[in-house]
Amino acid sequence: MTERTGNWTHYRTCNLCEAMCGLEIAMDGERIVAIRGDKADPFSQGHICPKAIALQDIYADPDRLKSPLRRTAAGWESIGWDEAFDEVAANLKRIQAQHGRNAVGVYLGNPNVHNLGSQLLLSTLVRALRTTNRFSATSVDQLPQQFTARLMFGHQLLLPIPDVDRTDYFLIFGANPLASNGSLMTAAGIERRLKAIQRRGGRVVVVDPRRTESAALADEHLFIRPASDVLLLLALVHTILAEGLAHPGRLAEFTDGLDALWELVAPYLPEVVSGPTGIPAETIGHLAREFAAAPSAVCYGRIGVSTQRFGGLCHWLINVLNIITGNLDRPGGAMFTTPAIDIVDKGRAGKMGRWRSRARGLAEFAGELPAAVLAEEILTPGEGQIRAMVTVAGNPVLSTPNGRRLDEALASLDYMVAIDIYHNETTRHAHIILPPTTGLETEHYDLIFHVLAVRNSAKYSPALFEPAAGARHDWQIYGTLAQRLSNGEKLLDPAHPLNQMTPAMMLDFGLRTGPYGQDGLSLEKLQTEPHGVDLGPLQPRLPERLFTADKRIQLVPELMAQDMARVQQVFSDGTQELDGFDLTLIGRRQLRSNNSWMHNAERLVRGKERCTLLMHPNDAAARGLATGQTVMIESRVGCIELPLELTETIMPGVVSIPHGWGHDRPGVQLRVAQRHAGASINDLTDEMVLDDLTGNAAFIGLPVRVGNYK
Ligand SMILES: Nc1nc2c(c(=O)[nH]1)N[C@H]1C(S)=C(S)[C@@H](COP(=O)(O)OP(=O)(O)OC[C@H]3O[C@@H](n4cnc5c(=O)[nH]c(N)nc54)[C@H](O)[C@@H]3O)O[C@H]1N2
Ligand SMILES: Nc1nc2c(c(=O)[nH]1)N[C@H]1C(S)=C(S)[C@@H](COP(=O)(O)OP(=O)(O)OC[C@H]3O[C@@H](n4cnc5c(=O)[nH]c(N)nc54)[C@H](O)[C@@H]3O)O[C@H]1N2
Ligand code: SF4
Ligand SMILES: [Mo]
Repeated sequence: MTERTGNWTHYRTCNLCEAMCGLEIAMDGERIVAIRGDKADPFSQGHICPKAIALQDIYADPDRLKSPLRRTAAGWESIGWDEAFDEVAANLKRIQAQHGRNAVGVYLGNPNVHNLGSQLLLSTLVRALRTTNRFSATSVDQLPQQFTARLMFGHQLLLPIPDVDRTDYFLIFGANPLASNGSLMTAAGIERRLKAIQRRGGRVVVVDPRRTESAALADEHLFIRPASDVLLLLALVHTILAEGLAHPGRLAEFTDGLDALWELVAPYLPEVVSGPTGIPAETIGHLAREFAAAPSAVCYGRIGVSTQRFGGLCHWLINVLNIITGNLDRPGGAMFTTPAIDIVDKGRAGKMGRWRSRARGLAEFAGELPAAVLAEEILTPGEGQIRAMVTVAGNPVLSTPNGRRLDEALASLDYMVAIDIYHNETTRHAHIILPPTTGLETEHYDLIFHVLAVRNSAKYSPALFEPAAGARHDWQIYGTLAQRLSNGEKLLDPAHPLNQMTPAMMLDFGLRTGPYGQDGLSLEKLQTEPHGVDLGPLQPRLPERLFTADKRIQLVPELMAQDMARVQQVFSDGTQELDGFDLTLIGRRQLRSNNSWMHNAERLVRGKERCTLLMHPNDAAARGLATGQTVMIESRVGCIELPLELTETIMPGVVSIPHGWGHDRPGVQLRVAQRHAGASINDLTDEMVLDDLTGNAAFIGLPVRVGNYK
């Protein structure tokens, strides 16, 4: 790029969350003057949130790493790329030669799905590591949704997306799109879209233990006891079947298992689940009837139902509700996208159970083990023990259950390398940190989020800034490291034509060979459309789109039916209270926060302290606690301190802490975040409590006690 002068405008998509907001960045020469929503972006229509403005802070952040760092006895030192690659490869090879290939583990974090280079080329590095000890943020997030999609529709990425723009009835379980901006539902400007449902006479209903921003906007909000959603969903399906309200329509032609359903849900009358869910039986009956009667309706669930003990069953029942009411694959229901680059078709359907974790024996899914076993795989001695780690864009110390134990585990490793832009709670344990370019320095195309969006669309964003001299893109880091690890094997030969393809070349190929390629969609075409192109509303895709061998939906997969025994067992056990842990902990997301890594932007953390414990005033009164005071929160695994914030928007008996905080650990080099450290909810969460069906972490519903800080 040549030096640019005068006023000009750069258009791109924000890559921070899943919403795909178009940005209009006003420039003066090489300086950013303002970041605004791009009104001409047909998908986002001008919406942005405060995080987009902070993209410039990340770009300019003096704490952001720009060159490889090596940890020495005397502190961290900057080193050259070649030296760094040599040292990393030599150490990983040494450990694998001594202890076997599984002695190296790898953890992939969330920003990888927001990054084109990672989406296209991170697998090269993962393959070159040749380890079965692979972990990612998937198993602390949406694994139950992928697992369910695999069993019911034949492919882990064939996720039904709520057709919010056409629905008459939107039933939301455990999601707060007004704070999160939508997830597995890419829908920039979700508030406008929800209000539009109401304006056209439809209804929005939210099920959540807290009256969130989204619940406040809804027509109806049902408080539910944490982690009891599976019961409510069972009772909804029960009522619809019992009252003869099921009308799957054309879906019946290619759905197996409609007859097997009744037997499973028969015991779950609204009266039976009313106690444990805290929702009156009449309300459940009325909700079921309303949902079944709506001209179109869609049930959708996210983190609040994914990260609990019955995450798999909850997402299964959500799909079941949509299917038996005929709302799958029809406008206004839950639909499948037609992405311009079809990574579903090209991607892996999702095998499972090919290997198990060494210590606890948990099964892999799609090549990955549950993140909840990572610490024990490092700490348990013996054959197959993890002795070295590679982390890529992940901060598992703050984001996985019992993060303190993982913190200790990482400190005990023989070797660790982190590909990351910050020196944080996780990467401080690395021997070498390799920092890639990020955000405004990268070109962008949302390979994943176009697959999850409420309208079909495509948009390419060029890089705004040239990388600093000597900086590397992450895909370049993966390529070089893979080559050094590969001992010159064919596929990784740098002269091999496949290995000379840049992300842009791959993108162009994907667009030309995708469903709109014949109509002329290509990278060149997208380069002439800086606001992106609209490819229309979602279309019915079934049964052709199914990836099951017989092209039929499995309404009652065997594994789901088996897991129902666990529901019976858990809820007949009755009391949740143990050892005086008399409150139930849930999480929350905040608009100005993005998991663990954006607290170093002053504009996002200034003002009132946000890492607080929310509690109902009655619970505080019973414990003699007052708003603003520091309290101690204890669970089976740990104890943290936080300021107390009282609110009637949370159910009595329930307390809430946002995740991603706790920046006061020694060695962290995030100057702003350290001044707003907060404490980590995952110092309390329990790595032994999982959704046993899928292996996903069950953060929600943790028994805790809260007392005066002494
Ligand atoms: N208790 C509780 N825990 C949770 C959740 C919860 O709701 N409650 N939510 C879970 C969910 S949904 C998720 S997705 C996980 C997230 O878990 P993680 O992915 O492990 O954590 P992040 O906070 O996203 O950390 C991202 C890391 O990537 C780095 N990074 C940022 N941009 C780039 C880049 O461009 N390149 C590279 N190489 N690195 C980059 C950051 O510095 C940071 O170290 O947390 C989970 N943990
Ligand atoms: N601002 C911001 N946006 C983000 C992120 C962020 O950290 N900050 N993270 C991004 C990521 S990685 C993800 S995965 C998405 C997640 O997107 P969402 O799932 O929309 O995120 P949350 O706000 O965590 O919503 C979960 C809701 O579940 C509720 N809940 C808790 N327990 C239960 C329960 O037992 N039952 C029910 N029914 N509800 C319950 C919580 O009160 C909360 O309102 O957000 C993404 N967007
Ligand atoms: S909602 Fe998400 S995509 Fe949109 S501006 Fe905010 S962080 Fe970026
Ligand atoms: Mo996530």
